[in-house]
Amino acid sequence: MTLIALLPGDGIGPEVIAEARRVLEALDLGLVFEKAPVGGAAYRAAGHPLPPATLDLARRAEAILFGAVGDPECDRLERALRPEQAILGLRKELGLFANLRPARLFPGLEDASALKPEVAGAIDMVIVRELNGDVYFGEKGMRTTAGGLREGYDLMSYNEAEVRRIAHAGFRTAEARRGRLCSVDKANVLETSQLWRDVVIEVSAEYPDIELTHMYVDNAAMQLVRNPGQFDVIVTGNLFGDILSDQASMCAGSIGMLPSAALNAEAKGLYEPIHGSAPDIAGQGRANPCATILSAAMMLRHTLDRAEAADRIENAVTAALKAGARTPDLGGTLSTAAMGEAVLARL
Ligand code: GGG
Repeated sequence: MTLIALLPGDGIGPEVIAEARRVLEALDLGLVFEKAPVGGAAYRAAGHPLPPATLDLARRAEAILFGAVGDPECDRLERALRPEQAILGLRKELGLFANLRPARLFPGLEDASALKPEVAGAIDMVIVRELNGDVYFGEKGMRTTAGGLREGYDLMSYNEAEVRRIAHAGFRTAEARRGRLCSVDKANVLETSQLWRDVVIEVSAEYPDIELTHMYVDNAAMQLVRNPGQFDVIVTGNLFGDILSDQASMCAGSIGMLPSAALNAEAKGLYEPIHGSAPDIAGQGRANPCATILSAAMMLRHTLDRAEAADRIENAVTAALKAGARTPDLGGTLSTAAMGEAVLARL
C-alpha cells in the first residue's frame, strides 16, 4: 500500500486536486489516498492552517499532493495563522529544501505564451529554488523607528550548509539534463548572495562536466523574456526563485501549466502546482488542472519510482493540448473537469 496525502487547501485547490486524483486512480497503481484540510480551510475547521492531524498525515504518507493555500478572508489574521504558513510549515517540518520547478512550452501553446512564438518555443528549463531559508524564515517583525514611523523587517540570511545542499541539487539536476547551470543571485548588493556565489563555486569543483554561469537576478528576469532558450537549469534562493518561476510560467503559456516538487534529503516529496489559490475563479470550474496533474507525474517519478506511469501522464497532457484542449487561461473554454477528462482520455 502506498499512502498519498491529499491536501487540497483553498480556492481552486480542491478542484485541481480532484482532477489529479482521477488521473492517478485511472492508472491503477495501488495508491491509497487520505485527505486532510490545510491553509484557510484548516483554520476554519480546526483553528490552525497546519493542524497536528494534517502534519501527522504528511509525515505518514509516502508523498504529498498539495493544491494551493491563500484566502482573502484570512488576510487580517496574525501571520502565524495565515493560510500561507501551512505550506511554509510543511516545507520546514519535513526538511523540503529543494524545489524543482520545470518550465517548458508544450507544443501548440506558442499562442498562449507572453513571448513571440519563435522565442517561446525555446523554453525548456528547470528552476531549482531553495525553500528553507531566505527572507521567508529570517527574523521578521514590526517596530517603531526613533522618528515614530512603523517599520517592517524580514532578515535575509543563508548559511553555507543551506547553500551547499541546494547547489548540489542544482548541479545534479543539470547533470540529468543538458549540463548547464546558471546560479542567480544579487551578489553586487547582498552579503547572502556573495556567500551564495562563493559556495556555489566551491561546490562546482565536484561537477567538472557542468558549465556554471552566474547571473544577477534583475538580469535573469530580463533574459528570461529576451532569450529564455539560454537557460537549462537555474539555481537560486527562495524569494528570487518564487518570482522568477511565476515569470517563467507566463513565458510557457500560463501559470496553470507549471508543476513542482519540493524534496528533502531522502527524496520524500511534496508536489504542488506553482500557482496559488486564485480566489477570483474558485468554484467556477475555470481552473487549469494541468499543473497539478503534472505535479502528480513528478510525484510518480521522483518519490514513487514509477517513471513509466509518469511518462504516461505527461504524454497524455501533451496529447490533450496538441488536440486543442484548453482551459480559459490558455484561451479556451474547457472547464476544469473537461480538461481532466481530455487528459484521462489519452492516458
Ligand atoms: N500551490 C502553491 C501555493 O499554494 N502557493 C501559495 C503560497 O503562499 N506559496 C508560498 C511560496 O510558494 O513561497
